[in-house]
Amino acid sequence: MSEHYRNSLRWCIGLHRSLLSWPQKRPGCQRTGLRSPVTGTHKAPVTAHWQTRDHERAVKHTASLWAGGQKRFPWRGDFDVLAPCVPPLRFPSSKRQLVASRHDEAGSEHAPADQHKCEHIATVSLEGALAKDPVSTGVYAAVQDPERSTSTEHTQRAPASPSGTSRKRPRNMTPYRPVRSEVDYRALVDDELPRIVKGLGLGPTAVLALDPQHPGPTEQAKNAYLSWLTAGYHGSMEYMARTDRIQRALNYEQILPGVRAIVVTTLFYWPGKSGFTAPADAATPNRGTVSCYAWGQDYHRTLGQKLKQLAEEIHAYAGGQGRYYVDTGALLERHIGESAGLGFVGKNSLLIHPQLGSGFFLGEVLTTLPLPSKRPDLSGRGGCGRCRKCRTACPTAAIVEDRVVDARRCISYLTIELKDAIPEEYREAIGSLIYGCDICQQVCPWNQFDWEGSPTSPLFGEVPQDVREPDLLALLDLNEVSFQERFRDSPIRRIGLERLQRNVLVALGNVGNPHQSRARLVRFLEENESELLREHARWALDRIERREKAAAPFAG
Ligand code: B12
Ligand code: SF4
Ligand code: SF4
Repeated sequence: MSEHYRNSLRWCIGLHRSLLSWPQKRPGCQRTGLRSPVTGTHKAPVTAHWQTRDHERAVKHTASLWAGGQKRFPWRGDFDVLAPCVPPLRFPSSKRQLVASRHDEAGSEHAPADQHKCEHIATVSLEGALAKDPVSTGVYAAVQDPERSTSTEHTQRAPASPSGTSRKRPRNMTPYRPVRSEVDYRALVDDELPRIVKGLGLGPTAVLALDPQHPGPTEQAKNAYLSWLTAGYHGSMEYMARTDRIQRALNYEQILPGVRAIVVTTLFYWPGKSGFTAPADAATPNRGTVSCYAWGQDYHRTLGQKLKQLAEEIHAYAGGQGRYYVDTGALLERHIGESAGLGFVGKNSLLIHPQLGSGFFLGEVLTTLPLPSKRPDLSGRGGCGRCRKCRTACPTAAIVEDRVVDARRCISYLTIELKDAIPEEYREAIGSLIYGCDICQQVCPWNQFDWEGSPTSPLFGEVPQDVREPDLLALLDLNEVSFQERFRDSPIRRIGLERLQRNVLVALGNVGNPHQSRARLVRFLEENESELLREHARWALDRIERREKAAAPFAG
């Protein structure tokens, strides 16, 4: 047995003991007397997440991971070496799934802003067990390097702590106001809310009253969500599998203590069935396709500002406290939208409003006010019936079951969320798509309508061709400065230049005009140092070559 192995086993046994006695100890690594065998500098906190309820096994697994993973995970060095383990991986001695991940900036309102300073933090998260005991908190603190960290800062950020109680008020939370006793909540929901919503230019809006004993999703939704994570469908979006996020998704008290209702609202962007041109192909070469939700300003900002105002107006009127979300929080927004009565979840897993289709963003205001439910009158319409169009049309077969999308196969994930190389098996299927994918919505019968007047987006109006279908070769010419300039307000800015150009290279391989793109790709290869981009450029050249051969099999 190597010295490293013995050290780490000792460390983990100590860690386990400390967990058992954790409630008696003051949460702080100095007090635990434990020290991580990992030394050196780490760029970000790391989470090892087991989908198990068995503490002891998980701690033992941690020990062997830390010891056995020596080659990939040296005691001295940078946590980035964990990158090969980032996608879900099978731990050899166990059937349980391990997701080793870096904390991510996206998706969590708890991600510490200064996370790069948080050295030597790791968590062992035991799904299901956490609500009952402070294991996560304990480990979180225990593995901090005692020489470097302060106890309180990190333990305050521990996943198990409910938001808003011990910390500074989060940005998306309204200040607490005393509740006005004379408020008529029915009138607020029936008269005041529609007035505010209309003023803000928001779409259909509903109110979901929560059960104060169980402010969370239904059992069915909860199970669907946990199975989705267990299957690893979240891919490299590790923040989704973080225990603190799961806890918040399953118990809204963790997001806003005292929460009693959710106001769910919509913002429509769908340009209508005539708002699209056919995806670029060999006949319209060198043009990429951008999903219509990204044809204008980033919705996190647009809808975020409207939600802020909505939350402020409601609580200025009645008192109490609210917290708003669009997209980035832990909430299962579609499930909440469906429960609130805004529509039904289709086989493509999107929330569909029976009159207005699925082309909208969802936003929520959680409130401590005991608002009564208010469901829009949709006359009981909705449902997919025997239709399967989305499932048949999906180029990567990402809709693996009705209402279940394997994100790892979804083009939206591959072009937006995935940071590494796009797996080769999906590259051809991606076609000209360079940011997101609308296909399972374009084919849906519920989206086959045009807005009154012209086929324009109700949110973005008339959209220039270069925004909808940008010239791919021009995108290859961008540098950091011109990228920032061009996509300053767009959600595309989020993925950065390298990821965008990676997508552009795949699209060029699929739809680029051979004569125009070949020389540019060769030059790109000569000039570019990023191995990620160079590999995609080589693939694009090869694909162009194969396309040409297929088009003229007897030439040359
Ligand atoms: C992660 C994520 C993705 C991932 C994974 C998508 C997925 N289908 O899970 C990727 C990157 C692939 C993605 C793509 C897109 N996304 Co997205 N995404 C999210 C995010 C952040 C979380 C979704 C999530 O938790 N998924 C996990 C699954 C398990 O949860 P869920 O599907 O939401 O919840 C379901 C279960 O509870 C289930 N359920 C309940 N009971 C039962 C019972 C049974 C038997 C079953 C099987 C299921 C089931 O139904 C719920 C609804 O589907 C949400 C925002 C949010 N916080 O909710 C936006 C969100 C879902 N995305 C949105 C959009 C617009 C898109 C895209 C259209 C963008 C684009 N054009 O490229 C595509 C659509 C792809 C698709 N067909 O889903 C919108 C959807 C709006 C709407 N009308 O539904 C959201 C709500 C963002 C927003 N605030 O507007 N997205
Ligand atoms: S967004 Fe595209 S890739 Fe994803 S499920 Fe829909 S059709 Fe498939
Ligand atoms: S395309 Fe058909 S099956 Fe898919 S969501 Fe729309 S109605 Fe349902």
